[in-house]
Parts: sequence; structure tokens; C-alpha cells
Amino acid sequence: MRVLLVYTDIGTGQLFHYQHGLGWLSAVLKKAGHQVGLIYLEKEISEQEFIQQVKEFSPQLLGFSCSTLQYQFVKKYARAVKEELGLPLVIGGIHPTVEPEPVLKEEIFDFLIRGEGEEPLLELVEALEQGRDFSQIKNLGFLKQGEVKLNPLREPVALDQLPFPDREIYDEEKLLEENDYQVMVMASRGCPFACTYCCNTVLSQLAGGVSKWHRRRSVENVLEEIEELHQRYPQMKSIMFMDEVFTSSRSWVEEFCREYAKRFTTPWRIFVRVGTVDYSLLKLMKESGLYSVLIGVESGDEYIRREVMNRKMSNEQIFQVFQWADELGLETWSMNMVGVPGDSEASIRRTIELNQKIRPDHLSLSIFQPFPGTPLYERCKKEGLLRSGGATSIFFYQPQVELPGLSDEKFNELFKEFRFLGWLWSAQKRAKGYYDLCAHFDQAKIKAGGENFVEMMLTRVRGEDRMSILIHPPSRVSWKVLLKPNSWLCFGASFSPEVWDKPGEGCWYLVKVKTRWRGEQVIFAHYLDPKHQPEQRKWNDFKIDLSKFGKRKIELILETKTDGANDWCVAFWSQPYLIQGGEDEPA
Ligand code: B12
Ligand code: SF4
Repeated sequence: MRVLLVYTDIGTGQLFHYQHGLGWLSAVLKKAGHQVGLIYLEKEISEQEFIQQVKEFSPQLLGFSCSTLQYQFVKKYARAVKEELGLPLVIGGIHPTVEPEPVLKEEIFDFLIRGEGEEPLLELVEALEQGRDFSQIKNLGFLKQGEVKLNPLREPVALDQLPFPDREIYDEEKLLEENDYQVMVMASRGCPFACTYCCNTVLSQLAGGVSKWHRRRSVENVLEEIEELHQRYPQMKSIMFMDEVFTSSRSWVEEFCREYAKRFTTPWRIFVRVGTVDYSLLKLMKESGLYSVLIGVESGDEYIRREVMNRKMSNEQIFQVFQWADELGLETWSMNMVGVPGDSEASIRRTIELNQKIRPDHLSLSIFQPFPGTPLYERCKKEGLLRSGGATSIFFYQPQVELPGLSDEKFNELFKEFRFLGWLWSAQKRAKGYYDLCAHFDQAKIKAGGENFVEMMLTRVRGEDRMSILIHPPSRVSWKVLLKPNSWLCFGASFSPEVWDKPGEGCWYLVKVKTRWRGEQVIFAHYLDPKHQPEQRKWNDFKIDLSKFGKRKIELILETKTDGANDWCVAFWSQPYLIQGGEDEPA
């Protein structure tokens, strides 16, 4: 049978990602001789365009994967296909798993699969193909005479018995390029913990308990896949393990590290939970190739973290893990969440303070989103705290629950302050040269053409992350700096890839120097137009000689300007910094 899978990733602010669930579904179907395609939607398209893409594959079954915030889009496309093509539709993924009744009652989908989909989808496909009865397939849901039927759930799948997740249905070249040749692997499913905001709590209940839900592949099985991936992607630079808590079993990690180091040198990164690692385990992992750890801090307020989120760990323990990671030279990411019930200005400030103490290399900040089925969602519902918003991501917008005593304006202000400090600390930690302009962004003078025209952030262009300053035209940013003799200014320039294909032109990147004796003069003017000049779709590096200014105090001005109105000109200046001597440090 021809099965077309659909994954929507609209408005999430997420990069083009490999989704393991679909990879595994596809692998299982293909192994049984079926043909599988994938529509991966990163942006909203019209229903007609969507239908056109579906027709191109001419599927016999269409399968939508759906998380809660994407349901609004999934519904729209599914309804359009149903009306126009009348194809059988099946929906799976976290949202239909936790909210099966309301989804089926909308009468858009013929079938719904709860929980893990490999075995039930294959059984459904074969039943449909052979015209057999599907009504007893475990995990399946459907409407029967207007009534929701939800079949019982089967045991979670034995991971080693699955084929390796399929990569072919994705645009592999794009995946590699956008993720800087980092390849994603998943060595386990589920998590042994029960944070109140996380869907794992629901999934483990559905699976019949945490011991059934949380499973690891054998070390050998994971290494075999990694072997295959090295052959498939000789350009692979690193591996990201998407496991929720890679370190949940110490003995597994120890065995993994020993065996990995015997066979591979590719660096890898993981999600870690405080309480599951100590210095010696981090050291062992580092020696086998670990280079980066993503650690959930979530809140710096012990009460919120312990009692509201059910994360039993202390600030001291969190600080300690970051310190160990720093000592070992591991890159650290601190993952935080604000806007949970009970959050106040004071508790958010405590989270900022904890991060200030930790000084992570990178900080991720999201806004609590109550997901159906989770204990915290139920609490919000009971206490009347739920808000109905059209959010598509946990990284933008306003709080998603009522926070008595904290206005939306204040929340927004705190969110922006926190995010800015995160960027600043990050810039300070990775400062280059003798004066890094991003690391001194708090001392910069900004003349912005409008709200949010000037911001600092980590920007990815062609897979390369750089700390950057967005200077949307017409705006300028300046720093008063004391030059050293023979100074050079180094920086990269590019537009955000998101606007490469938008209408509009390029813009001018101007560097000016203001001195007391000569006023303001332009020392560099370059027109960059990555929209129309494909060779400029990367970081374009420049190095400017400032030696004629000698050892003086100057005002260094970075300015972006267009020849006309140009809304889609998202111009970044990446990591501008000063060095002494033109050749001693590459830009
Ligand atoms: C890795 C991960 C990511 C990755 C990969 C994307 C992805 N969707 O998997 C990245 C970082 C990109 C990501 C992004 C986001 N994520 Co995320 N993510 C996860 C995580 C930790 C693991 C997912 C995974 O790979 N599991 C393993 C695979 C095998 O399982 P699976 O994906 O669920 O797929 C199986 C079944 O669901 C089913 N199935 C899935 N699709 C389909 C389709 C059909 C037709 C069928 C029949 C079956 C079926 O069969 C699959 C195989 O068994 C989960 C936590 C979790 N346990 O689910 C959170 C989770 C899914 N993410 C979450 C969130 C909030 C997000 C974001 C919204 C964050 C944001 N940017 O704001 C985005 C949304 C992206 C999107 N378009 O949906 C929430 C979703 C909650 C909800 N109710 O919607 C989760 C549950 C975490 C949580 N807070 O509890 N995420
Ligand atoms: S540790 Fe992470 S994956 Fe596990 S329950 Fe908590 S938030 Fe979810």
C-alpha cells in the first residue's frame, strides 16, 4: 500500500528536524513491503497546495502525526483532503493519544492510533489492503455509528526488534546542512521521572507503569545504527541523542561509553537530568566523545521546582552539575521554563539568579504550556487558570495560564530581560579578540528604527551558529572603545535564512568610526543581497583595518541601511570583535 505521512512543524521556531516517530513508522511499513512518503510542512501553505502535494504521491492512506499546538493545522489540511480526495485518514502522535475522544468526534479522521504506532499502523494498513476487519486492532480508535470506540492498548514495543528508523523519507541533504551535519539518534523511549508538566507522566500511565514505558535499546543495537549512519553520512560531524534523559541508567551509560570509544570518535551530545550524573560519569562520557550537555534547570525557585513541577533536586545540586561540566570543558545548555502556576516576579528573578550563578554556555527559555492529560494541566483546569491562546510554540507569546499578581506586561518584561541576559552571558563566555562587541552589548548605544529592530541572539546560517546582532534597517548600534595599536574589526554578515526567499532587496552594511577630532566617517560600506546572490547565502566574513586610528578612544558604529522600504531584510552581524594585528586570528 502507498502510505503518505504528514508532519507539520508550523510556527514552532524549530529547525528542520528529524522526527524519530515517523522514521520508525516508515521503517516498519517499508520492511513489510509498503511504500512510504512524507510531507514535512515548515510553514503554512494553502489547502490547494497541500492537496496538490498529496496527489503527487497518490497515496492510499494518509497518516498525520500531531502534537497539541499543531492540531489547528493538521485539522485544516486533513479536512481539505477528506473533502476533495476522500482518502482514508489516520492520525497518531501525542495529541490524539491524550485527547482521542474530542479528535474522533470532529469526524475528520477515519482512524486514530493511540501510543506507539509501529505495530498498529502496520496492522491497519494490511487490514485495509486485504479488506479485512480492523475493528480489533489494539491501540486503534474509530467512530462506530457516531460513537467513539477505543480499543485496548498493547504492551510498549521491544525496541531492539524494530528496524532502524528510516531516514530516506526526509530531505536528508537539507537535514544535514541545517543541523551542521549533526545526526539525531534515539537510544531509549520514555523517562523514569514524573514531572507534572510533561506528557511522559501520561504516557507511562497508558503503558501500565514507568517500568514498562521507559525502555532502552541494547548498546549493541544503538552502535550498529551509528555504524550504518557513518556509512550513510560520511560528512556526519556529530551525534545528538534525542533521549529524554540519556543518563537514566548508569550501567547502560558505562557500557555505552566503553563500547562507543572502541569504535567511533564522533562527538556526541545529550539531555541530562540533575541527579542522574556525577563527576565520574560525566568524565567517562567526556572521554568517549561527549561534548555538550543540555540540562533542565526549569526554575530557580525551589518550591516551584519541587512542589509545582515535581522535580526533586536542589539549586546546589544543579549548580554542582554545571560546575562539573565546566571543569570538564563540556558545553552547557540550561533549559528554563517560566509562567508556571505560582510563578511571580520573585520566583522568576530567582531563576535568573540561579542561571547567573551557573553561567551556562547557552540558555533556553520557554513559556509553560499546559498540555492536556498532564497533572499540571489538570491542576490549572481545576483552579480556573487555563487560558485559550492560539500559541504554536512554547518559545514566544504571553503566559498560557493566569498568574495572579503578575501582569502580562511585567511577565513580558521579565521574559525579555531573562532572554537578553542569557544571550549576554553566552556572548561573554565565548568572547573573541580583545574586545567582543556582543559581550559588551549591554554597554552599546542603540538607535533603532522601530520596536525589536535591534536584538542579540544566537543565529544559525547554513548550519553554523554564531552569536549575532540583528540590526534591522534603518538602525545602528555603537560602542565606545579604546583601540589598541594595529586594531582590526572582524565580523560576519548575513540575512536570516527565513527571508532569503521573501520579496525585497539586500541592504548596506556600514561601519563608521566617530572620533572627537574628525567626527563620523564611513570606513566600510558593503551591499549584501543574499536574496538574489545565492553565493552570499552563508556567513560572509569581513576584516577591516582600523590601524589608522592608532591607540585611541573611538565610537565604533555598525549600521544597516536600505535604499528603499525593505521589510524582509533581517540583517545579522555575527560576532563582531576587535583583534590586534591583521593576520594573527582568523575571522
Ligand atoms: C524529540 C522531541 C522533539 C524534537 C523532535 C520533534 C518531535 N515531534 O518528535 C523537537 C526538538 C524538534 C521537538 C519539537 C517540539 N516539541 Co517535542 N518532544 C520530543 C520528545 C522528547 C520525544 C519525541 C520522540 O521522538 N519520541 C519517540 C518517538 C518514537 O515517539 P513519537 O514521536 O511519539 O511517535 C510515536 C507515536 O506517537 C506514534 N505516532 C507519531 N506520529 C504518528 C503518526 C501516525 C499516522 C501514527 C499512526 C502514529 C504516530 O507512533 C510513533 C512511533 O511509535 C517528546 C516527549 C515524548 N515522550 O513524546 C517531546 C514532545 C513531543 N514535544 C513537545 C513540544 C511541546 C514540542 C514543541 C511544541 C516545542 C516548541 N517548539 O514549542 C515542538 C513541536 C514540534 C512539532 N512540530 O510537533 C511536547 C508535546 C506536548 C503536546 N501535547 O503537544 C512533548 C510531548 C514533550 C512534553 N512537553 O511533554 N520535540
Ligand atoms: S525528566 Fe524530562 S522527560 Fe522526564 S518527566 Fe521530567 S520533563 Fe519529562
